[in-house]
Amino acid sequence: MENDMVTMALDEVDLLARRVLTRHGLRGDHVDAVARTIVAGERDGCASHGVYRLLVAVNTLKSGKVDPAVEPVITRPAPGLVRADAGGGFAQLAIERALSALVDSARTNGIAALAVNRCIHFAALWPEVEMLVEHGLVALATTPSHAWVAPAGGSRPLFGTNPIAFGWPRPDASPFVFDFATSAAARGEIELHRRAGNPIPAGWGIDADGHPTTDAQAALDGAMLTWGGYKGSALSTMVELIAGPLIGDLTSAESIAWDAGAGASPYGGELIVAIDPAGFLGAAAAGHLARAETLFDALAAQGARLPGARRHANRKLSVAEGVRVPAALHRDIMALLEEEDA
Ligand code: NDP
Ligand code: PYC
Repeated sequence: MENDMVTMALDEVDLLARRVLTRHGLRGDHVDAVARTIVAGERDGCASHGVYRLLVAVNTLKSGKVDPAVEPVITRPAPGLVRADAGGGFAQLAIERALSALVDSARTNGIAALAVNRCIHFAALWPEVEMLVEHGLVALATTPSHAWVAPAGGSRPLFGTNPIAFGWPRPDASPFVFDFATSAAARGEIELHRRAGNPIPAGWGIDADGHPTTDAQAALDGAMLTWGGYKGSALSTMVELIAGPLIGDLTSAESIAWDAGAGASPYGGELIVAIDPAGFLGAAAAGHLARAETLFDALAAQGARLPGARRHANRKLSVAEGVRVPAALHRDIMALLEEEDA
């Protein structure tokens, strides 16, 4: 039955991810890095960026648009800047390889930025933000994608789904981390609705004639909408600028032109900023971070929840009980292992 679920332990998910990626040509440390991000997505209950991404990554590998074995090159163009040239490979390995230089640089300078260039990006951004927060740093990450989203007031795709992730370290609690698209929904979310045969909520997309639609395929073929109208549109423009031209990389319109109908994941850059609270505050940092806890407590006191809380709760559950994957998706992933021309 299509509504059936398959339960998998996390190490089974990890093994499956590695087998699928290897079978389809991914090589070297890329396999670990890409599998890690896919397992983390599934573990934390992010269905649009969990094992579903195996279908997406394999599609990209088949398209020939990603270099499956390239070694990222890490340089430090200035004291507060790190560059990771992914060389046309998936973003994950480049990010992992550049992270310690970014942390060092943030500690030395108070603030540092990492430009990840020439990367294929199919993933959520909170893994890199969390890695920085674990070092006691405040972190921000963003990336354009493919031109799928119409600007507020327009009706044709121009922006990517352009996620923004932010993380704040908390001494005795899970970090405050949010990570969402500047479109009303991530494209992956609409793809999952299409797979399940479900309508999408009003406000997520318009059809190719510019009319509002709740049909997932029509929105994918037409244009997605920004979250929060002109506000999301402005934020999305900012993402295009600071993770595109500012770091010498592609806008979402340039990325989809580069794709030329191949159907691969977006190609371009990611900007990651890390700030050391001790940079401004020195020994007073701990006292000021404690004031942040007052803010979080006041938020919780109203019954509101912190972003990241659901993921962390899911993480505990997934470690203990495994994850539940839709049977149809599991079947499609298993079929990737059987493909003869892989
Ligand atoms: P959502 O709209 O699901 O929003 C997710 C964020 O909002 C999470 O931080 C979540 O915390 C928080 N949140 C959700 N509900 C609440 C609530 N009621 N109270 C407080 N916080 C809440 O995300 P999207 O669908 O827009 O994006 C999903 C993922 O897709 C992201 O990880 C993003 O990076 C990725 N993406 C990647 C792209 C790329 O180009 N690489 C493009 C677009 C998206 P929690 O997790 O705890 O629920
Ligand atoms: O879900 O919008 C999305 C997305 C784009 C690239 C990776 N995820």
